Amino acid sequence: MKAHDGMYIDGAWRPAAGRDTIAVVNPVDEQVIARVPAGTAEDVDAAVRAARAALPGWAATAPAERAARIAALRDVLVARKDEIAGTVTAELGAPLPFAQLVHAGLPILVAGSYAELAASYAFEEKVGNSTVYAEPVGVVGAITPWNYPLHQIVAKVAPALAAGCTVVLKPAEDTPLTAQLFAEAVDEAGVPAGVFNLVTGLGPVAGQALAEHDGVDLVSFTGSTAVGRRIGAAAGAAVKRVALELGGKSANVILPSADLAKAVGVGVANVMGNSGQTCSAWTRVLVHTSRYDEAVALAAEAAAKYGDRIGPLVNAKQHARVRGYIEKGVAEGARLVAGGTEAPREQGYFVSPTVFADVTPKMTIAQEEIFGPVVSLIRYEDEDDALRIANGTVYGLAGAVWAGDDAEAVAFARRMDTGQVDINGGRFNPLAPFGGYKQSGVGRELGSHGLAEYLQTKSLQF
Ligand code: TXE
Repeated sequence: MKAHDGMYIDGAWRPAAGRDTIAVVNPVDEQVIARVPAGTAEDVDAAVRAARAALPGWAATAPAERAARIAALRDVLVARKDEIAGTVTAELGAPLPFAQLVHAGLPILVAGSYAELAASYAFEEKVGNSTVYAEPVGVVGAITPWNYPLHQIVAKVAPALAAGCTVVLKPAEDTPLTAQLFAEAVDEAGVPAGVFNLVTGLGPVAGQALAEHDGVDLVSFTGSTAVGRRIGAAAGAAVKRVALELGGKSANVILPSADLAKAVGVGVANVMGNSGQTCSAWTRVLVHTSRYDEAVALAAEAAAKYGDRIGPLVNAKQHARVRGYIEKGVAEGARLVAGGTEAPREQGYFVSPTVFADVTPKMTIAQEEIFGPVVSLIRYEDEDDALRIANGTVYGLAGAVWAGDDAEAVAFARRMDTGQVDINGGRFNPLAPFGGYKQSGVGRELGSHGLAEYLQTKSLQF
């Protein structure tokens, strides 16, 4: 596939400081499809300097003009939608229809929402005898994962640009081609030089250099809790702003009054989409003991229906990790009712849609993020028991509640220690804040809450 052999810095593609490259592998056939430069601290430094130099001009640009650039960026994403979907399919392995609908579709919605918010946000507000200004935090270091390659980028870059910040992006090493395509789109949209910069590279090299760079005012990170903890600690030591979107172990709570078939069917689909590589996936299904056996049968049937339509996992490491969790589930006494660790295919990092029954809350597969197409069904005795189980992990990112009516589901959802809950199915809302309670993270993405992450306030008293 086409790839740039340099970094996008200060409005142009520039040669990388070093000669090392990263191979981009198609997870379906394990073939190398491209190589991109492996950035060093020197590349990161050049990008941060460009972002610093561009900051005063962009911060002073009228919100309406910033909105116009983001709207233009959205339009480029729309025009290049098929190319985006094809690129995500090639480097992530996502089936094309899913790539078109979600991987390309979602970022377009999010970019559109920030074009509107940049124009309508109250950057200046009267509070009694004061005027409060919302000003950009400064230079943003954005570090993104591979699971939703473009969405994760847009969910950081669009609000940062709307706020008047400038950005250096270090995308995941598995999916740099989508990031390069995004840089082309930013360029085409007429965003001024230096406002957005891209450095591809390895996490512990380029990522760490960016997170620890003195010229970065805010680090926005999405990825594993282990790396997030380190980035948060370093930011704390440097007294620097940080936003962390980390792992999840979300509960899909099916109350006795719910439409069981719908709740289980939608719940299984929620996990299998993107092959389970979704931080907000409802990986624990909580079912009342009276309907548990029925739910197990429905889940096994729903998973079997997926069959070959599911894409592979992103790389060999994730493949081994997910298979390891499935083996652990069996070893700890959970019962496989669909999928499992059959012999790996000759090619590709595939794992079949997998359902475990007889999962108890303390099992490893009920506590740790698996990040694969694995659903665990847990039984509960009454609502308090369901709540204890739902809240009984270190995570709190998302979840779902199903009941006969919305009010009953809402009452339960309000008691959950989690940042986002879908009521009786829910529908994606690009304006709703997304982010974690507990160890799922710090800060919010999307909507005006996501924009506020990139702002700091100054008040003048009269
Ligand atoms: O994540 P990493 P990995 C979870 C999921 C998955 C696990 C491991 O459970 O199985 O994490 O995935 C950069 N300094 N999530 O290993 O390493 C890295 O280059 C600075 C949840 O892929 O955290 C990439 O750009 N940056 C999740 C980004 O961090 C560093 C999405 C994420 O990679 C770095 C992905 C360092 N020292 C995985 N080390 C979600 N919340 O959606 C790595 N990186």
